[in-house]
Amino acid sequence: MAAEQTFIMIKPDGVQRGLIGEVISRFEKKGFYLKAMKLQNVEKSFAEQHYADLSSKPFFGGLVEYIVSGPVVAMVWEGKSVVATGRKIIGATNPLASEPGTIRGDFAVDIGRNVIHGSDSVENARKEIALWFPEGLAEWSSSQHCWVYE
Ligand code: DAT
Ligand code: MG
Repeated sequence: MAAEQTFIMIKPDGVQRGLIGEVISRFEKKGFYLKAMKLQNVEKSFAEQHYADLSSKPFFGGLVEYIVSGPVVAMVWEGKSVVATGRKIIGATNPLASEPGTIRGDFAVDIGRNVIHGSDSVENARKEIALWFPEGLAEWSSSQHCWVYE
């Protein structure tokens, strides 16, 4: 069975605030593997597609404006239970409810500036990875794998 993968995006506020290294470091040190990464500005229509499930929400317009307001860092991370564990590393959607020690708990205040996105299910991760990385992922395996995984 292929290893689990998740889609992680550092939002424009995270990029502007110099949190790229901090976010990467937390996933890397945990024992997950970076399989793809790019810094890019996104078109409005692309942001709308990424958040299509939320299109009926009153905050949808503001959310899309925020995502297109500057470059984002799109990534794919791989590892055991990386979808659910990635959500734990990120913390609750509203940063005021995120536990200290999580990315949002440590670095964010407002829900509309919550620094980072992470897929919420394996199925949505698959869809988001296909949307953001149609070119495919890097093929590699870490020489430290046996020191992290039994
Ligand atoms: P998450 O990003 O934790 O998966 P989500 O998918 O429910 O949360 O919503 C996507 C983003 O939309 C979220 O990171 C911030 C914004 N958002 C969610 N609920 C909101 C609300 N009630 N008011 C304003 N923005 C909201
Ligand atoms: Mg979500």
